[in-house]
Amino acid sequence: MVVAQVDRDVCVRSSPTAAFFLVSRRGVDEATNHSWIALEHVRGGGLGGPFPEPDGLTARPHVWAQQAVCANRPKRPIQNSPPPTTGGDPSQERNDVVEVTTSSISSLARLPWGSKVATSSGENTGSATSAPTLQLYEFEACPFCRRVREAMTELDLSAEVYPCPKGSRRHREMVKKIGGKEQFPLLVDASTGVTMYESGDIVNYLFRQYGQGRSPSSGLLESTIFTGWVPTLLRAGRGMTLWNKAGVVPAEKLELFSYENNSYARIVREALCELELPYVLQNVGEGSSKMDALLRISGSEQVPYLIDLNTGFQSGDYKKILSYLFQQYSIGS
Ligand SMILES: N[C@@H](CCC(=O)N[C@@H](CS)C(=O)NCC(=O)O)C(=O)O
Repeated sequence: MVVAQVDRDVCVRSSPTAAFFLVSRRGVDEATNHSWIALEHVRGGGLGGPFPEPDGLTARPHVWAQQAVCANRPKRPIQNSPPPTTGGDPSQERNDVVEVTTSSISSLARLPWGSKVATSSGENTGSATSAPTLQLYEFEACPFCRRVREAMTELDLSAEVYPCPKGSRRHREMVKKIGGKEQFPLLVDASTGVTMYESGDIVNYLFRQYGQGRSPSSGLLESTIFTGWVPTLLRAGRGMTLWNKAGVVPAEKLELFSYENNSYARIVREALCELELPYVLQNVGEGSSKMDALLRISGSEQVPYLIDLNTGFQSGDYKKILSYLFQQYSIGS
């Protein structure tokens, strides 16, 4: 095997004494001509500590878990290829079975969180036509961001999402200006003036403010330690890094009907993240007050459903949505 690229990546879990990172490696297997990606879960030195140096594919004393994903792509000269997005080029044709299977297992790992509305409509649920007052700076692969999005589904909250992938050209700068540091998730609630880091604090705040007396669903806060990183690993780094041809900024935010733990919606959110496209996230979990609006707009209760007012594009087919997004929002198209 040839190791072509090592990316230092997302911190999936951290405490004052230890931190766990995802390290991705990619390359081409000379024998089979397959390109491959390996993701490793590596232990490091704690918040603010040095990042652990990957030890190479054969010597990995700290490896917790590893997943290899092989795609049957033709070999390319690696030194001439553009900087890779973690998980490979997201605009390339994908193996649907792998996509749907890994996303479905991710959803299973995160059951029961982020699938249904756990409370009756709160003050801020808003209709699908009113602008949400919540702004969430996040990235799809981040397990801490995931639990905030899960809480939003359970509270039937809509939000403006500003994806902040690694290599971000715009939104990470905004986060530094707003909160002073690059840490995700960051919530801004325009209706109360609250700006907040720390996913646990954000979830508690959202339930306090919009949960009408309910508490976060059982195990939601603790679950990040156990299964929060499963979708990140299974999805092989999707929704983590800016695509190298991203950069087109839409005049109007896109609008996505979704709920956090829907397998197909996850794949669309990953793409929006890799393209750094801001969007209005209309969470429509089971029991959502926005289900009627979705039905009116799309003729179905299925998610994902993407609307792009900039071009008039609307679709509920995740494959069509992906090919539309990577074509429409690629530099040079
Ligand atoms: N304790 C924080 C941890 C947040 C955290 O470690 N987030 C990681 C992403 S998963 C981060 O901001 N990493 C910095 C970066 O991506 O640049 C929380 O629960 O929100």
